[in-house]
Amino acid sequence: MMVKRNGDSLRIAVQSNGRLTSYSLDLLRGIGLEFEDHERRLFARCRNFDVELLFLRDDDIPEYVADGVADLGIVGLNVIREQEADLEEMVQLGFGFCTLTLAVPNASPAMRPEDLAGSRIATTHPRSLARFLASRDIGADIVELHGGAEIAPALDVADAICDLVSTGTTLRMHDLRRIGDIWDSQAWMVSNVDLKADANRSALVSRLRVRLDGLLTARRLKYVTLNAPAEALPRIREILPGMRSPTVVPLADSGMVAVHAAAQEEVFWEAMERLKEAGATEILVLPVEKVMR
Ligand code: PRT
Ligand code: ZN
Repeated sequence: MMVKRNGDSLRIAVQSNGRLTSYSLDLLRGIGLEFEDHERRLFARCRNFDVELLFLRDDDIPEYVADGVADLGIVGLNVIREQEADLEEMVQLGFGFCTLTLAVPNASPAMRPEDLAGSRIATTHPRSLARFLASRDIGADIVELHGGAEIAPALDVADAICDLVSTGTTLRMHDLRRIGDIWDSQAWMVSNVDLKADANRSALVSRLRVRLDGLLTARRLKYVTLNAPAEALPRIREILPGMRSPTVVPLADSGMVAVHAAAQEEVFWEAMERLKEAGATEILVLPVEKVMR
């Protein structure tokens, strides 16, 4: 399917109404795109970039990006894998986490995926399941559903299910038990494979990509400040190994220093308690909003 477009606007496909929608829109606003909320419209134009957002069912996003109807898309890895669409996986986005999992009723004797040989497995991810079963040489019948796999065993439509799990609440509510994970998924930014051939649009994508990397890096970074006796510095660096070249400033109190540094990883309460034991006081952990290196 080839669709003619007006001008050179870069088109980004986003889930219109689902689990990924608010994260996707926050991310696009986070990299500086300004647009109105879509409110059931198919398109939204950005005010400050030559970018159009296209709002779709998540299942349609890989195909639209592969066909060039959209240049970029935000979609779960599970959907990409299930559809085997020809796309470039650009950046993992750190939201929409879930795991494609095999589960059986609590009363089932099955303990491992291999125990499902000869059984019926209900799933909304038939291709992913078929590849997994083939890779383990497990012969089982795949019952393809479009939703609600968790009720299939109770209806005796299947002996087991293969579904996405995040908190595990749905499995527990349906008296199901995990017996093996197939793979983990999260949302990805994907790109059309021919986008590089378009100089204007790929220049814009490179620019947005730098911002995206900066935003995602910033989310991991924390800015730490504390006061400590100068001799505690080596111990402090052991406790915060992600701290790169800290700024160390002497304080008016002799022998005391102020330490300022960006930490490359989450700083947990436990680390702060150990800093305090090492002699640090006034420990502040601040979020970092944006980064460019
Ligand atoms: O309408 P549209 O087709 O766009 O949306 P959809 O209903 O098909 O998808 P949606 O919005 O439910 O999910 C979009 C994407 O979110 C998925 O493709 C996954 O990449 C990701 N994701 C993350 C999840 C889950 N977590 C998740 N828990 N998708 C679905 N689930 C379902 C799962 O299928 C099961 O029914 O939630 C239930 C289990 O959740 P827990 O928390 O009880 O374990
Ligand atoms: Zn869907």
